[in-house]
Amino acid sequence: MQERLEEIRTHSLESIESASSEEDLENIRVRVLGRKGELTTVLKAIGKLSAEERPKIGQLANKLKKKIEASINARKEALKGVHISGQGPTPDGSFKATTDFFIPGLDPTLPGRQRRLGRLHPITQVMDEICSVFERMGFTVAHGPEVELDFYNFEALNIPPDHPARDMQDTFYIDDKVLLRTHTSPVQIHAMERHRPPMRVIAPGKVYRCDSDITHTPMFHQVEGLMVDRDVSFAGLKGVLTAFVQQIFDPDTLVRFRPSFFPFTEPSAEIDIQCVICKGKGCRICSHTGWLEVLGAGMVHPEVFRHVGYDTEEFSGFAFGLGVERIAMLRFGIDDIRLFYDNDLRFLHQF
Ligand code: 2NL
Repeated sequence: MQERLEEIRTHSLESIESASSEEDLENIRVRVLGRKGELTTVLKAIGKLSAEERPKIGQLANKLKKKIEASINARKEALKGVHISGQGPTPDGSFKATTDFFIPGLDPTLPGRQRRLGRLHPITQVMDEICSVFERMGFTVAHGPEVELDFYNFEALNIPPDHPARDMQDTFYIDDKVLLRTHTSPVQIHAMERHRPPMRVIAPGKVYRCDSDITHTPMFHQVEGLMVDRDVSFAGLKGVLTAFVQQIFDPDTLVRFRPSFFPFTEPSAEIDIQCVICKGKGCRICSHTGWLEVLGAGMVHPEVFRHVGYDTEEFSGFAFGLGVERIAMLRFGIDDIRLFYDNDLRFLHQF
């Protein structure tokens, strides 16, 4: 009979603990403690035991009955809510006051909600990585304002007043002299005004253009670089950009320099890499050319040096610029730039 009591104890307490409603608890009570309940049946049979066994089993059975009743009541309370008492923080930050409060509907046995850790935005990650490649080659990161004067954004860069980039259509003007920078070149103009060569600077940051479709957002990120010294050559530019591309993409990525034009460099080039998707065979991403444009660059135009008072006989320099979103899209195989700015955590958490 003692074994039977042990059995009743184990399964009753287990089912009370896992009961999820008052109705469950009532069913358990009837099954165990009801008129024909499991424990009631044992209690009724005690009379038939020997005088020697009767008090021992009787005591055990009564104790179990009290225990089960108490467990049912405790579980009923827990399902309603919970009393919390203990030491709480006082307004001055010390832990003195004793609190005792009831929180309805709170089940403290439930596991806590998992907090998802935040992370850097994929564009920030790629921009940081680009900067660290150039920092390892001796460049120093420089920052500047996103609201700029026309002089720093256009005039000092030899962009003439009638250039299409200056159009209201392409540039966000604040008034006729103040605008949102359309590239990070003004940061380098400021750097040249403040420092004499030799210099190597890298300028990452947000830039703004009136443009919006699957490959353009009105705000995007750029990294520009500038190196000025005696005897800085186009060969040096090719070396730096090839090293850069091979650290950001595959180490054996092929690089190609095509002649191009920018008002602020002469000569100018656009730099392509072998398509990262098809490895040069031709696909939708590279428009079946086998090549992807990733950078613009060139030798700094003497007119730019004149605006910052550098001696064009003594010094030469190269400069380059790239769009961070484009690099990130190629690196991660993303075909719509707007995904970066929808703030959908299901997308952002993949990086
Ligand atoms: C591109 C092209 C380029 C530069 C940016 C630069 C800056 C100074 C002087 C001369 Cl201060 N040049 N920057 C030069 C060539 C190209 O960017 O395709 N960007 C996304």
